[in-house]
Amino acid sequence: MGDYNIYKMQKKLKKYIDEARYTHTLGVMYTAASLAMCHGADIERAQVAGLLHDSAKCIPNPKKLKLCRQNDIPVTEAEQKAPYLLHAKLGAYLAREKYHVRDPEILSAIECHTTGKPAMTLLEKIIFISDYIEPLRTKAANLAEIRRLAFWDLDKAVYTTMRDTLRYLEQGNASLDNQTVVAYNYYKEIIQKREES
Ligand code: DGI
Ligand code: FE
Ligand code: FE
Repeated sequence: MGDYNIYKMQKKLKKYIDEARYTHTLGVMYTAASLAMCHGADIERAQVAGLLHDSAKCIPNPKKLKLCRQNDIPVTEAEQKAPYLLHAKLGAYLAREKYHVRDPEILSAIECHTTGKPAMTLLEKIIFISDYIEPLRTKAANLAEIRRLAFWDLDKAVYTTMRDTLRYLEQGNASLDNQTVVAYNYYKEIIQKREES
């Protein structure tokens, strides 16, 4: 048996997020487990990170900002303008404080799941991609291609997801978090260098 009681975590989580978010969460958990099988990551860690990644999603925005202030969680300018971004950092906070997750790999995968970041670990990439491709996602461009890439070329899946997310954000007037841009440039360079050689 593993270190975590996933069933118990599910029952608790269900009380704090709405039904649609919970269903999405289960999709991310199972997708992350499948990608862990495919790429040789720890399956249980992938499940726990997938399960808890959006645990802070349904906290009202003013309360998100308040929780950050109370717990010395730094808020970037983009997060101030778009507080929903904080559900990633606060999700890691809740995982640690309310679900007793101490594994820094799981916590960081939750923390960077919305923006991504440069040089992600395998687990971080798996959660970032699972969130984008889980079966209930339908709206994103190139979903079929990214779903295939996820099981075949994870870095290219990460790059393509970041590229499409930035394109989508640039259509609106979203304030870009610096980490989103830095992460994209990092993976863009990886893919470009690879395709040159
Ligand atoms: O929480 P989910 O809806 O499951 O997914 P998510 O945590 O990846 O959040 C998705 C949204 O976050 C998506 O519409 C893109 C947006 N996002 C990602 N990076 C940035 C961003 N929004 C803003 N304003 N700025 C960013 O840098
Ligand atoms: Fe999220
Ligand atoms: Fe999500």
